[in-house]
Amino acid sequence: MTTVRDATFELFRRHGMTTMFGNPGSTELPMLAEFPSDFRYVLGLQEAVVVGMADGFAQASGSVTHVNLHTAPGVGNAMGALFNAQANHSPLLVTAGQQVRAQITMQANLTNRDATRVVHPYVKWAFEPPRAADVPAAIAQGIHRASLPPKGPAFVSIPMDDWTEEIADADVKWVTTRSVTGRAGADPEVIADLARRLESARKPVMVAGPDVDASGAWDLAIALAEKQRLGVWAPPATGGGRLGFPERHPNFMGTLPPGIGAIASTVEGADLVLVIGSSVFAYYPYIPGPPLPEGCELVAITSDPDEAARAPMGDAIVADVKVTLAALLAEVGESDREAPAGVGEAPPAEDSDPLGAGTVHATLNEVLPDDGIVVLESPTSTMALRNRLRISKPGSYYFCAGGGLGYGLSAGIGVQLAQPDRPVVCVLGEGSVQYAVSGFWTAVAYQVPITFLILRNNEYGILKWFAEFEQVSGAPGLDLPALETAEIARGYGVDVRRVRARDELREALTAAIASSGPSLVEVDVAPGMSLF
Ligand SMILES: Cc1ncc(C[n+]2csc(CCOP(=O)(O)OP(=O)(O)O)c2C)c(N)n1
Repeated sequence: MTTVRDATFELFRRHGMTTMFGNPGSTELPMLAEFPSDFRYVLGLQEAVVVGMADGFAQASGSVTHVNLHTAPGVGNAMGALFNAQANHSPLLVTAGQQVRAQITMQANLTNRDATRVVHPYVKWAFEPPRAADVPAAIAQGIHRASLPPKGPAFVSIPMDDWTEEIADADVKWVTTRSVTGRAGADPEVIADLARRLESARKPVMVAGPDVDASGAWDLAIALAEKQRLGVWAPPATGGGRLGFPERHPNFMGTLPPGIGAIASTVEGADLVLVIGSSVFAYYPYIPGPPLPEGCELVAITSDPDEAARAPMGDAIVADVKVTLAALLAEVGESDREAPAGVGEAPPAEDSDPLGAGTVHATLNEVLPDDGIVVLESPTSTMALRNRLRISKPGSYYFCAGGGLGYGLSAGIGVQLAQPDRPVVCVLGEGSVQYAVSGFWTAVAYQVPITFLILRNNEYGILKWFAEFEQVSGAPGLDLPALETAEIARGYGVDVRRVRARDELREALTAAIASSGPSLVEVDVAPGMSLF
């Protein structure tokens, strides 16, 4: 015999899930009792931060990550971050404590009344096991479901008295030792048909999205673009949580704009758009127009049946991106089409007082080490960063495909914990910081060597841009005067520097990146949107 707790921890061990993110309450303590020394518990002080950290960790480690939340209120606080994790295709096992079984029916204090309903629609599956003995099997199922395509959060609610229940070894053996894999390729006929369409197209282009990186297909995407001489676009920045193609490659054409009509005019001249590992598309704001140029076709390869079904146009192939790209690459011949034009260089950075966001990112580009990773949540400077850094290595860029603020700061910590040997720079607007501000505590408590670069423009800049676009005048709540983000971070114990001039910024960033603990550089920037 063993206990439910020991069986479950053995299950975690076998899946390599020895890092757990959480914020405990009384209903979770029985799970955490006698916490095994080969496990690491990462405490976040608010549940949105806990889930955001786990999201970053799951994506940067490529494995299912366990998040433990405190019954109904903890799950409630986490909902926005779960929405983000789903959009990011982040494989999370989310568990939450529940009242003692004997007190659920009477709805004693802290009962998670409708535990499995609350988390919908942001999880793939939600379950509360009917018996204590089913807890390991339910959690195993959550792990498998989170890791199967499309990856995403799965939820299990666990009554707190279950953990100490005894369970027969024979009942857990199969549960803990099963493996489930979900990488499925496309029908060879479908691949052959796509290869012929690609070869016979006059001017095909590729759109390479986040799942190229997540599935490990980076080199295959490059090889296909080179073999078929495809110009390659990044999907709209709004939905591109990761990069699918090196942005310094001569075939890289730039980032698609997020409007319906704007995408069509950007790919004007193309007769086939091959979308790989991306939704079609993360449009926003609404800019009506034809979804594609006249006479242009689209084929999307995605592991997500939902992405395939909901696309407003084009054909779709639901299959693993890496497996499918490998098959397609073997099937297509070498093309002698004219080489694509490429995106060209960003204009030179300019000094000003305060600096423009583009100059800030040009400075970051000068000091970011080759293996540096950027986690980005600085809405008015998203495109400036992309255009200045042109990140060209896999696993080097994380952005929230869901768009809920608070992801950046927390995911940055998770990414750095998953990739301790690569420097992570987390680039944030000062407004965005506030949604996950207690993450600073975790960064300090666990001495996470992350660098936070805060762009301070004293406003919700992007909302002023949207107000203009939406022809809204007189909206309140768009200014952030006297918000001393560096001082707040100092209060949490972060090593901070406030800078304004370019040489100060370069020096401060260099020192922060080299430091072995969390550091923050806050730089004043000019208000407004920066594309370069
Ligand atoms: C959870 C959540 N609440 C509100 C928003 C709406 N929102 C989008 S961007 C933004 C302002 C961000 O300000 P800041 O980080 O300072 O960046 P800036 O726009 O100034 O570049 C807000 C409030 C959101 N995306 N997510």
